[in-house]
Amino acid sequence: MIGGSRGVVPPDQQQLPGLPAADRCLVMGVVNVTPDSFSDGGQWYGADAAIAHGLELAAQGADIVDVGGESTRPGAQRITEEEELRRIGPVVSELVRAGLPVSIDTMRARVAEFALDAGARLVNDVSGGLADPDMARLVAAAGVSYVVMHWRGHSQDMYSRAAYGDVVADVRDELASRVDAVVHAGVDPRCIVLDPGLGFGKRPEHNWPLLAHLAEVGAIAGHTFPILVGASRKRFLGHLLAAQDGTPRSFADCDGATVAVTALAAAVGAWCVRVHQVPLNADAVRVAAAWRQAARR
Ligand code: PMM
Repeated sequence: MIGGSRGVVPPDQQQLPGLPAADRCLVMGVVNVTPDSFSDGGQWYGADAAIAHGLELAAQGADIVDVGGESTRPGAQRITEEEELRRIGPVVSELVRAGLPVSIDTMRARVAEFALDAGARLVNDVSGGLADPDMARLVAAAGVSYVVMHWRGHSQDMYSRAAYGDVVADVRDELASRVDAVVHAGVDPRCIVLDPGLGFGKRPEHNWPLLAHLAEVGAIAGHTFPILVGASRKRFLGHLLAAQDGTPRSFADCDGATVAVTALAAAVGAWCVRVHQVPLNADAVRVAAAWRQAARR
């Protein structure tokens, strides 16, 4: 399917169709139009609040704003397609109208189709095309960029699938078969971004090796895919920073740890980080870019 190592370029020099040029790691700001996301549930629920938040994230330096209407926190129940469309519709339309590069965070082809028609430039599918058999064909026909995340099933019981031999090899192999499938459905490999899916059917002992071996996750069949990292405010950071009695840090108090992950991931060439708080992450990717540039001299 994908050719040999010829033409491989470092992830931070890859230009994804329709998205800002990537001479440094990009920052994707999260706009969760949900009442129940684990990290910021309810804060931006409602179109006006979500639109204002998206505009604020862009003003703070987000290169892309990622709009999602369905929570994927562990244990979350699915919402209907109609409800998802109702949540994201006005938000996507308004942020596109304001000129922002908008990404749609959805597992549903019909929701992605609405967003793309409204002008969204990236489909962020946490199921990597597994949840909706029409998704890859839709993305292929639209010719847009596509985040294929590692995923083993819906959120209701995701931890029951958290069994790995060698987590880095397992995730890379499963992503490789998703790449095969979506390329077979017509998606241009140059439009694909891979994501290890931190926290999705993964415990802390799985997330850390994936972060430490990001380049391996993105190296498939001699091709280096751009990598998106979604560590922001995830539980494994709260567990790392737990109090002496074992109480995990609250989500909002994990922003310092998120910035540290951003700096480290950007320093090894991640294409983009998906974050809830933009300003310090926007600084971190610039520090990492300067560091990488100095290392090349
Ligand atoms: N995590 C969440 C939602 N969408 N998309 C990608 N590509 N990668 C992620 O890690 C990811 C995602 C869950 O986090 P949230 O509820 O705080 O948005």
